[in-house]
Amino acid sequence: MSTAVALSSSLKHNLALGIRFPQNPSLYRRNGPKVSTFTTFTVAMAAINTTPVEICVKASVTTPNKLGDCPFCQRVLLTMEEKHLPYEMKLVDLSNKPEWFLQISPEGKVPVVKFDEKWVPDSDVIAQSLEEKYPDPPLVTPPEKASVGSKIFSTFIGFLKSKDPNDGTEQALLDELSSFNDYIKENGPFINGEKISAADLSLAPKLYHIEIALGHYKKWSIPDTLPCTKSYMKPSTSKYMPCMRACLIGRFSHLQTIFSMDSFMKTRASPDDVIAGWRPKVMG
Ligand SMILES: N[C@@H](CCC(=O)N[C@@H](CS)C(=O)NCC(=O)O)C(=O)O
Repeated sequence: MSTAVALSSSLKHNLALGIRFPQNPSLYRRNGPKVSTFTTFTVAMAAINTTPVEICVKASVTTPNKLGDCPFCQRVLLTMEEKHLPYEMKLVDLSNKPEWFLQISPEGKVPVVKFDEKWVPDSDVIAQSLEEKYPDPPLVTPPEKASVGSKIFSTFIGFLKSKDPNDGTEQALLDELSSFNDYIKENGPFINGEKISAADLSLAPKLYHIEIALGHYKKWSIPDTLPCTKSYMKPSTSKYMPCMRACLIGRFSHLQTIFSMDSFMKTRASPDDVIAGWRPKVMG
């Protein structure tokens, strides 16, 4: 049996175990006709000899065998999708962590990713390692732009937990979202301009949580006075074209938003999981 066939059958076996392939198979079409069958696809994968990257992620608490609501996990999954890397997810029940998981993640946190037989925690470290190991396509955000929007998530948590409407936590979040709005207006549509980069893949899953959790627990949504922040988070540009045009001067209006990308939709948690995930913080 040739190496390619052996690898192919092993990949097919692994597919049944939950290996995910990136949405865009263009990478595998480079030297041949459009791949239309599952078998051809797996053989093509075997030919480039890419072993799926193993990743432990949070399991859904509402639906069996589904991805759960961890924005750090989604960031890493998005990075692998955008880099066209096959990966194998291991779903972890964080309310009842199995012993095998605690062995590889002593802090009990997800995501953890296996690189060269070693399990690596922390989405910052993992994203950096993915960039180093798989530099094509590059997703690097220039250092001077890497912290854009980085305070939004912590101010969101402050507001979500707050029980006093006058404690300034809502304003603190609005200030961060407003700075982000101004930045995108000047520099968008993405953090590094016309191309998506690592900073977007980190921020977008958090904005998704913000939208769902604040909508549910506080009946709050991003105000219309922040049209670029709203546009950045829209599920498609076409429906919101007037806003995109006003915000981005029309020249970027052909672009997808992050929330509308196949990779984002494939890796996002269900709204019910996001709501369930934040409940202890709100009740606490
Ligand atoms: N700084 C870490 C944060 C990871 C994190 O906090 N993950 C949460 C899930 S979203 C977790 O595993 N929590 C452990 C638990 O809930 O027991 C990263 O960027 O990966």
